[in-house]
Amino acid sequence: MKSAKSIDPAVIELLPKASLDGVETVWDRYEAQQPQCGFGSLGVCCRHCVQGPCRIDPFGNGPNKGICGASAETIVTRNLLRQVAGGAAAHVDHAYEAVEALESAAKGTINYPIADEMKLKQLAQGLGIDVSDKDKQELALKIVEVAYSDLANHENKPVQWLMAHAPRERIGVWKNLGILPRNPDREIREAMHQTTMGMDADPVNLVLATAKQGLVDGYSGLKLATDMQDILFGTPTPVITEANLGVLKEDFVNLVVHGHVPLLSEKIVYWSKKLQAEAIAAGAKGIQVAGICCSGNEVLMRNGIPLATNFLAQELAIVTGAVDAMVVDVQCIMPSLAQVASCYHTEIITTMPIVKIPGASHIPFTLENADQAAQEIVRRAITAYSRRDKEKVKIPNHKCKIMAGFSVEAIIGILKRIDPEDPLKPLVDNMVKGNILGVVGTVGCNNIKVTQDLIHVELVKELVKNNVLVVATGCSAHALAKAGLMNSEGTEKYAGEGLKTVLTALGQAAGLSAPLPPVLHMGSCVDNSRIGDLVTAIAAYLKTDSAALPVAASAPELQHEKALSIGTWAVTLGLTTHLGVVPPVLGSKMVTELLTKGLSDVIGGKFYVETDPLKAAEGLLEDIRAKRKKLGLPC
Ligand code: BF8
Ligand code: SF4
Repeated sequence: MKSAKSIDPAVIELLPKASLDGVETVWDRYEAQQPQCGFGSLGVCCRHCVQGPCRIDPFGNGPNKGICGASAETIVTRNLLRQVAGGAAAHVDHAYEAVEALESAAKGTINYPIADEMKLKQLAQGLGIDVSDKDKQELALKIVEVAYSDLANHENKPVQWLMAHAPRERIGVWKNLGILPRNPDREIREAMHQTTMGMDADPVNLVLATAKQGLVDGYSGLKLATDMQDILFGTPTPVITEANLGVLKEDFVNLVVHGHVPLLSEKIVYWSKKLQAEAIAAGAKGIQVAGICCSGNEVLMRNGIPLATNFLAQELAIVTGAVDAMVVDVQCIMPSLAQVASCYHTEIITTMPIVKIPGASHIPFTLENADQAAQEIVRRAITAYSRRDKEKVKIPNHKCKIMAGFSVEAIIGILKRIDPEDPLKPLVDNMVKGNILGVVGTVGCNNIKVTQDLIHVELVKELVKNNVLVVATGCSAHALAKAGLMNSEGTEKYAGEGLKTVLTALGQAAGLSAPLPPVLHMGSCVDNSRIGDLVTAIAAYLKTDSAALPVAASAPELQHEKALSIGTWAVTLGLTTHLGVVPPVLGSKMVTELLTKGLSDVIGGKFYVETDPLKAAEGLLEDIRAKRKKLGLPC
């Protein structure tokens, strides 16, 4: 059992209030689940047919095969493939909605902008589309055509979004391994088929299929979603705001957006500004929008909306008694929210046909009725404000200044002020000299099995102390924002000398009188594509394989299948990918060795599992130093 529930001071302050208010939280339910099933934890339980469940005895005394004869190796890898395919499915579905939105926006049938014409053009050019004589609507439709043709590809052609954007050397590696994905929907379907009863029993073949799902996720999920969203709503530029539950305001209507797809939350931000007068008429000083999980990251990156909190504290946002409405779209939404909200005046509003929660209100959101739905949601929040019980309000006085909005374009924009002709040069030069020892992308979730935010924060402090530039997304970014690692003071306090020098120069170039933060917030989980783009750009600049770069990835507190699929994609890019929570694979020694060692021989990257943050930092630093040594760079 872990020692503490969280390192977040707002969470520590609110947990006693939750129990006083009679609210059951995720921590209570975790305790009630103890001890968790050992077979499931090791990945050796199979329920893929109705003869099961079958389980393998990890100690070797009981059965070593399922009823059909499936071994521990087969069961573990089949389960892993299904989980990674589940993650990829979530991201591809997310991306698909964004493609549909761009199509309708271009046709003028919905009230959405096409905000970033420059990105539209760049993407079109990258996809081989002739951009001359086309207005932005025509170009958008051309791009949509490519995205749809990937999804309708009935041939063996690899995914075009991947071919246009992945590092060149990598494409060769993936081709040789036979894992270049074709139609993403077909690949996800095939993974489900491959793992049904009486199908693939070969663990190596199943691990390669898992790697293929990582590529589906990386290019037809993450990259496609980010590209569509940037075109629609604009590519992020640096913004300054605050993070943690202290951003809620006692005398404002507090409306929290939670989930992942910005199609709704962008409209909420817009209408909450428009309807301020109605909030004032209801006795509030205005409307405060704040974000949880990746919807929070999306509206932070593009609109400077403050972050309320990350995954594990979503219930505690309601326990403040100050959230008037929480509107959710898809993914990472605890079904318990409605139960928690029933102890307060908070209205939980679901919006999507595939996410309904008993006890929550449902306001259907479609692209066509977006403005109407958003107005109704904002008005529900205003109405709920008048029901707020002041006695029950306790907003923790914890928040931290943050700078976010670091898209690749924004980073290049800052670098251009140092070298307008060759913007990547100052970054790469500093990597070569060792002022920046390497780059680590920290991504992913909170996981109840570990102290909330602890691994993210301790790992990253150690990395930046050793001059590693950290880029972050998802709930990892939230954790680091709350801990003061996303502001200039964080650089003074935590960064090593070399890194501090670089960040100070970049801060000056950016027109700040202070350094850039030691951790650059690059966005939501789909925006891991931005980290991929940065790695791809550096690899291309150095004319080398991304696997050779002193770059690594980490999902310190992963919980979601999406985090597993993102991690798998990072491995396919050739990166050592740290996991701070043990995934359910230990039931097979052979598979564990394959994932953590053998894979690197064939694909360049591997998983690295270490639950101790300081040891994990040491391991990642060793990996970075080894790569530097191979490149002949000072360590
Ligand atoms: O997609 S980091 S807990 S919120 S899964 Fe979920 Fe994990 Fe948070 Fe964003 Ni990503
Ligand atoms: Fe058991 Fe095989 Fe059925 Fe899985 S597929 S439940 S191992 S019989």
